[in-house]
Amino acid sequence: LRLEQDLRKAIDNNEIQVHFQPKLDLNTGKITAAEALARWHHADEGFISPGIFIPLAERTGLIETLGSNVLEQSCRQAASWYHQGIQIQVAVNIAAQQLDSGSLVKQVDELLNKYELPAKMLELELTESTLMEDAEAAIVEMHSLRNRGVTLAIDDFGTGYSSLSYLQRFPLDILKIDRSFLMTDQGNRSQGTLTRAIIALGHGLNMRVVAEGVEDPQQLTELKQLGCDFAQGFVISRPVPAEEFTQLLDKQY
Ligand code: G
Ligand code: G
Ligand code: MN
Ligand code: NA
Repeated sequence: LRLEQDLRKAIDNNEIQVHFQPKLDLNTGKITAAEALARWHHADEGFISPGIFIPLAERTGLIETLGSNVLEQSCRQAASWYHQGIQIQVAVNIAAQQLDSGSLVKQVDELLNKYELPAKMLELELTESTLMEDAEAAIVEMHSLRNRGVTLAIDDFGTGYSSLSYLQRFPLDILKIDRSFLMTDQGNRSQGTLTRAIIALGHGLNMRVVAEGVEDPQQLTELKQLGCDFAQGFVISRPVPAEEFTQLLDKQY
């Protein structure tokens, strides 16, 4: 209960920070996008993992406020980059309750307006389980967002269960292969078979495919050979504050 109260205060006091993890375009070798990830540094407890406070926020209803806060910080940063001539598409994780709230589209409209951010610079990541919770309602919201030019991704693909017929009906631009598919199986790479199949599935449905959790250079080479479009993971960079992200770009260009 104390942690819940602290989280509420942290949100109100803008103590939830957003870090950015680069996504590498495997065709050009350039960083073209970033995933926004919430970070909480608790005054007494130190760093608290989003693996703890995101589920807490979901259980207590705080996720709507937290989610709006993260969405706003992300749009502000994306716009700041964009108006400096740095085109980084920023991807924000959206929880089921945000998609259900009925106000996500309005919120997105207001933020794009407020920060003069073109819709194409914003991507929303929706997990398989979020989409399957109320698939028909999700499809309606997704069409509204996509009509505005927002990019939509299915996150953690392969871990939940979305029926393949739904996968075809969701208006999606990007498929993110869950990182569990990239892990090496006792040193051998039999998981490569699944990765290859998921890439083919994504491309067959006109999606671009992102591999996440890429930790070594060998995996990067293999993913490129398999025709995967983007890679994200510690081998490129951990999630970092915006200023540090900008420095990663400076090194690159
Ligand atoms: O950032 P990783 O560093 O540890 O994140 C752990 C989990 O928390 C991931 O599943 C990630 O998608 C989720 N997460 C991180 N930030 C956010 C956020 O702003 N909103 C939602 N809904 N999930 C987030
Ligand atoms: O569930 P989602 O994909 O949104 O969560 C992203 C999570 O993956 C974050 O917790 C982020 O810190 C973590 N992550 C990013 N890159 C890597 C990686 O290369 N290896 C591992 N183990 N985790 C990663
Ligand atoms: Mn994600
Ligand atoms: Na993911």
